[in-house]
Amino acid sequence: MKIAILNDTHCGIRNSSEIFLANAEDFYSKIFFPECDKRDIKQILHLGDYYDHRKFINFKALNHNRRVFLDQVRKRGMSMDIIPGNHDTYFKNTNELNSLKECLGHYMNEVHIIMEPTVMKYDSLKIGLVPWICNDNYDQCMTFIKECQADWIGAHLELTGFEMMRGITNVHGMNPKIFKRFEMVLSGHFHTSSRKDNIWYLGNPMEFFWNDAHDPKYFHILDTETREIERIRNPHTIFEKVLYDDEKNDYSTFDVTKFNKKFVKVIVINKTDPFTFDRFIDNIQNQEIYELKIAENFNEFMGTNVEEENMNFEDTAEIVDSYIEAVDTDLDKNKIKVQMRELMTEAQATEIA
Ligand SMILES: [Mn+2]
Repeated sequence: MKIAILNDTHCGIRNSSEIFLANAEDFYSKIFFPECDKRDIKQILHLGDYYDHRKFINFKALNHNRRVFLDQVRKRGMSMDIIPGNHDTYFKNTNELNSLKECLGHYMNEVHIIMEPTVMKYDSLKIGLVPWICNDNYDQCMTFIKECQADWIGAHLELTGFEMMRGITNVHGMNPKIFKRFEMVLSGHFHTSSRKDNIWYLGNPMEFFWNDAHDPKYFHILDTETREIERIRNPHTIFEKVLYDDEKNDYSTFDVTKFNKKFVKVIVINKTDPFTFDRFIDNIQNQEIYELKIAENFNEFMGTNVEEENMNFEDTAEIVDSYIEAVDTDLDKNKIKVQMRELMTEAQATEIA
């Protein structure tokens, strides 16, 4: 059989902004369901973070998700096995109270919520599904990981040594070695896809934040007979970065229509002719863009103890990282960087009404 694998779909992300609802609809209606139809796929496996916000959901997002996803699952006679991710649970120490149980209740025939570590048999392939690991279920999950009779694992893991977002490696979390007896481990949680040994972070299937820009997004189809996984690219993107350098490029012929319905960031490398630059920016603004950010050189704002040669001005996160690098402290700089990223991600989430 073939199984469509989803993870980190974060229904209601960015304050349930229309832009992100529409982007999710593009993915489900133009990519996900057509590919499932083509292959006559009836089973979905969701590896957590179905909803975005741990504590509440907006009715518009709920209604939208029912229309573009759940009703589509029902209409096709499909069913979905799902584990809670960290964004699906109200409390940090237990998964007991969670949005999946509260919100997916009307789809009892279609949606099977897996609250305890469980071995699922998909034809000849046994996949051990592990919900988000928290204090409450820690011992149970560890015993399961040690003893379960499964070939593969499907989970929502925070493992050390894997990229949380492109270029930023997680330094906390579990040691991936505890999974070494499994042929393959598929995980949600980190939104950039990466693979090392038997561990495969699948990455989110759509773009949510600037750190998703130009990072290809996929959903996955598992063939339980061949045990192969096919990646299906989601071509619908909403973030576009452009490096502006008028010494290298001719902007009079630049096709700005690709910025239509996008968040656009222009990173200025070289601006020798201000007129060309202004015309380029005007042309972008004449498109139906969601937002335009221009990042120029901020030399004058540099602290005196910061080494300017090593600075990278591409985005705020990198500027903050550079500062942290330059600060004289015995504290763990990677830990500070990760916390700053978390704070910025949180702040970004409240940016769009
Ligand atoms: Mn997630």
